[in-house]
Amino acid sequence: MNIHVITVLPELLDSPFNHSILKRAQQKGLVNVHLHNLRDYSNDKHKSVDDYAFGGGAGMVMMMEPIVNCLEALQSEKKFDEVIYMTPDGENFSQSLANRFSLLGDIAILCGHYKGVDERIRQHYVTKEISIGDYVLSGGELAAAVVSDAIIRLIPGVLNDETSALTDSFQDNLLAPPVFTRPADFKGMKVPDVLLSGNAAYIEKWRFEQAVERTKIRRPGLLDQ
Ligand code: 6GU
Repeated sequence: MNIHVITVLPELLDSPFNHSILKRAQQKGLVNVHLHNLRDYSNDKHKSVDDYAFGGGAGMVMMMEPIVNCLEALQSEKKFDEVIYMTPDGENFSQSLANRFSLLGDIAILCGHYKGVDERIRQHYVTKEISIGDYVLSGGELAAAVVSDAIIRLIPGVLNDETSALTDSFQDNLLAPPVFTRPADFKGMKVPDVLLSGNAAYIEKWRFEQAVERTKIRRPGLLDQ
């Protein structure tokens, strides 16, 4: 899979993609992440990427030209399956969207900044608009890192048995059950006996019941889906 991130702040994304699971996924060749600095696609001498909003008002708007130059340069080599625009007024990101995106070959993620992009980019170039929640970030970069992380760990071969995505929260519309590790007794705080029983069927049943209970209490809406 190829993920192309288009941003005015590529430095902000260096670190998230260069550690742990995302780093190993790239080393194994399962995903290639390409960061594109929007300024490199500006044609004017000041390398501008934004301009005042027509009609007035505070805040700058990301211009058509650098974004279109960038998308067209990238698309001339390979068509994208999705051009995703990161914006607080997009569709709420979810595990089911992550699952869907993880099956694609090539995606572009455009990070919004300032007051956002010229609406014509959204009308004519963007195929999906994504938000990561009902709060406002300074830019789309951290949200793009969140979305990319959720996608990349689902690509076949990225996770091994120990980190398997099958038992994640949300994967079956249930939150994950509680987990414990050694010691079995830490200063009188004890691990549930069932987990020490060695009875796999009993443990599996307990985990399922705990997941259902936890979901009922914390996220009842998930159980209706
Ligand atoms: Cl995708 N961008 C920004 N700027 N803020 C957000 C967001 C995205 N998702 C939630 N808040």
